[in-house]
Amino acid sequence: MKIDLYVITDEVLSQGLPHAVIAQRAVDGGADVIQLRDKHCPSRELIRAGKEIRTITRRAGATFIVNDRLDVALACGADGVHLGQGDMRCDTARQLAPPAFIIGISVGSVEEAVDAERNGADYVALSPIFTTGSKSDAGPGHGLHLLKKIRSAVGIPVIAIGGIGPGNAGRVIDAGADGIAVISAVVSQPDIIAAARGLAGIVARAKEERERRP
Ligand code: TZP
Ligand code: MG
Repeated sequence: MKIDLYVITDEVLSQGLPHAVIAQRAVDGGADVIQLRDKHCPSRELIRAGKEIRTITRRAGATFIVNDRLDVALACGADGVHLGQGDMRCDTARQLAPPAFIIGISVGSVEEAVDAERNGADYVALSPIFTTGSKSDAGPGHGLHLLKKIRSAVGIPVIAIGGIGPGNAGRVIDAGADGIAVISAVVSQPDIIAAARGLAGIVARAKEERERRP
């Protein structure tokens, strides 16, 4: 699963663009993963948006993840679900999910990352790596040092989320991340396709440089 650029939809931060439009533009710009995230949308509407994103991501060869809601993820045929520390436990979700279903877990410490891996997570997301205004309860950024520690503590992919944009994405990859997850750096930009393309390029180049390093 390619996870370089992971774009999270947000109809508020996009100033009203529907989830499916955001998803289409993000994959057109080269996003590898789309996460449908909406804390307020009624289930029925969320599933409707999810089905549209399923079609868009399948056509583009991108991975489709639903935030928080395993039921919605299963109902719209998503590839996986992303769970926070207060959501359904990873091992419980694993028991309910079909084979090869992707489960991602938000973590804020080495202990949570190790625990997520032990409980069957497919990837962890260090959240937030930098302070962000896009999630009111995200708390202060954990920084690159914790990312490095988590990277060496687990074997599964590690992504970073929170406050990432063109100015710091390269440093996040340098520090060992397998990918970056973003909202505002793509979703709030006037040209979503160009913003995604720019970030995807930064991640790809930073990975090439990292691999060339002795
Ligand atoms: N989880 C942790 S930080 C965050 C989420 C959903 C918001 C990320 O948004 P941005 O605009 O990329 O900082
Ligand atoms: Mg959650």
